[in-house]
Amino acid sequence: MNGNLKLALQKKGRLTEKSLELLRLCGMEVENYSERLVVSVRNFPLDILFLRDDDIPEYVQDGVADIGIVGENVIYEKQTNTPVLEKLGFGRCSLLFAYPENKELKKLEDVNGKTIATTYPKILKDFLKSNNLNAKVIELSGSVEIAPSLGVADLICDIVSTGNTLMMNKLKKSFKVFDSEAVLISAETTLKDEKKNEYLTDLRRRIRSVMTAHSSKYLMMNIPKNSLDKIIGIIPSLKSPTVLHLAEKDMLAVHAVIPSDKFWHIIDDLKAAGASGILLLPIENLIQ
Ligand code: PRT
Ligand code: ZN
Repeated sequence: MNGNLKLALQKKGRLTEKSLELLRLCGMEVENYSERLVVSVRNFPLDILFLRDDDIPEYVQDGVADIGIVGENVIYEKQTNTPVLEKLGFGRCSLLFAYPENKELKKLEDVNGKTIATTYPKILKDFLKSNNLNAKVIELSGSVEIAPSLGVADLICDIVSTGNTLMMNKLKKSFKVFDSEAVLISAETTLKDEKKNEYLTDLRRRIRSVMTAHSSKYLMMNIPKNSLDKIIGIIPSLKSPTVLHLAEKDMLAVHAVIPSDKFWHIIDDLKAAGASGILLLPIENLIQ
């Protein structure tokens, strides 16, 4: 026991690379992990444990790891007492019903009396119960999408991201059970340990700064002096824009941090107001 914060990450799968990238953006120098079970971070009191994603909620709940990164779908299925501290914005997917293309599922009540195959029996049973529905749930450990064509189930309840798997198996998307993304979870005990909680607070502050930075961009442009008010009115800036003088008189440079998704909505207005040399740059960290 070295007193370091222990973080459980998925060993090999959809969340692994994104989780490590997030840590790197938080300034953590993660040793080359390849096939090791535990690696240390060189410049932060953090050890990373690589595990199957299904095991992460229980390991965190039992204190084997102090915190973990895992999909919400997994924690809700495991029903562990592991509070969600931060939503991380990657690993997005939805758990939803899907049924064969040649069948109909017009309203949710149509699942009554049907057989549904899933790898998420707890979430599905809770959903059926809270919607007063009565269907037979068949638990499979994988390849749920082939259950209808094998005649094992009438429909499925599975994780979908692009929808390609459904399409390839001639299944149609239907009602959604819930949306999921990767989250940071902790054990109750971690929050009560003074030293670990201090490290965790630092880590969470860094994560939030990376997340805000990712949803923001740095906008730079040159504008005619007389259109400054108009330009400021167009920019959906987080703070008041920076205005700089240029060698060319009657021109100014304007810099601002804007939400990434707003850029394409304002570009035409900026140009119409005389902006030129417009640059949009990524931001690595943003402390607010
Ligand atoms: O080995 P280990 O148990 O650790 O990994 P795993 O195979 O159980 O999980 P993995 O790596 O597939 O997924 C890890 C987490 O990523 C999941 O728990 C989800 O939170 C999240 N995630 C995001 C997904 C998907 N997108 C996803 N598309 N998890 C699974 N899928 C599967 C889905 O089950 C279906 O088979 O991908 C298929 C559908 O994908 P589309 O793109 O064709 O719709
Ligand atoms: Zn798994």
